Amino acid sequence: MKIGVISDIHVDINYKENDTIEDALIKVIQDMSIDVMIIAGDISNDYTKSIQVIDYIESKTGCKCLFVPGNHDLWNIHHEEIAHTDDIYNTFQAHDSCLCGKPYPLNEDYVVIGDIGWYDYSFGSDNYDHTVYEVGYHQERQWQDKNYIHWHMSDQEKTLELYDKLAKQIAQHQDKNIIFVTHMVTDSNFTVPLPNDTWEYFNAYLGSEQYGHLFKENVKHIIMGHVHYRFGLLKHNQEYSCRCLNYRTQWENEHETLKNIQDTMKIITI
Ligand SMILES: [Mn+2]
Repeated sequence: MKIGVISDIHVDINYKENDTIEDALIKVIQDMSIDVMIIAGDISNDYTKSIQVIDYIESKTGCKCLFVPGNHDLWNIHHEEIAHTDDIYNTFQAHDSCLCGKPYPLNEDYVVIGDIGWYDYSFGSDNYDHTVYEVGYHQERQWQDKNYIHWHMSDQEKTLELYDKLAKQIAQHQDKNIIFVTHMVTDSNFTVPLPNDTWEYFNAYLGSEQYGHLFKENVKHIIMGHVHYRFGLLKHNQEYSCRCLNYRTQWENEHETLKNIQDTMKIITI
C-alpha cells in the first residue's frame, strides 16, 4: 500500500487559473498510484473550501484523502459570524476523512491517528514569559491566530486537551503500528533554528514538546506541517516528516506546480 503525505497546500493563497494545486495534486496521486493520501493541515483559509477540496480529490481519484485541519483551516476570516472555533473544528471532525477523534485502520497492522495539535509556547524562547506570548505581537508582526481563532480556553489548555484525546487513541492501539499526524510541530528539531530575533519569539506558536511523550515504540511515523519545511529525520527508529508544499512565492519557480508537489510528497509504503 502506497501512502502519500503532504501538508500546507494553501489552495486559496496558491490559486492560479488553469493551474490549481488541487488539480496538480490529483495528477500526482494518479501518476504515482497512491492508495491513501494524508494531508497534515492548512488546506485553505476557509473551512468550506477545505472540505470541498478533500471531497473533490476523493471523487476524482477514488483515493481516500485523510486529513487533519491546520490553524488556517480553522480561521474565521471568511466567517465572522462563527464566534467559536469549536464550531468549525466539529464540522471538520464530522467529515468521514477527518482523523480528529477517528483512528483510521489501513490494514491489520497499521492505523493512522491524528489531530491538529496545538501550541503551548514551549518552543518559544525563555526570554519572554507566557503573558507576552498570549499577545502574539512581536517586531510589528501579529500572529494571526490571535485574530481568527477563538477556542474559549487558553492555548495551554487546548494543547493539553488534544494531548489527552490523542493519548487515549494511542493507548487503544498498543498492538498496532501507528502513523501519527498533527499539523503542529511535535519535535524541537523542526522549529526555526536560533539565533533568530523573529523566531525566538514566534517558535512559541509552532507546537508543543509535550506531544513527544506520546511516541511509544509502536509509533513508526510522525507527520507534521505548519512550519513550511520539507525534511525528515530518523530518531530512535521513528521517522519524523514535515512535508509542506508552502506558498508559490516560496518556491524556486512559482510556475512549477507539478514539480513542487512531486518534490514535496513523501511516500510511505506499508
Ligand atoms: Mn499552519
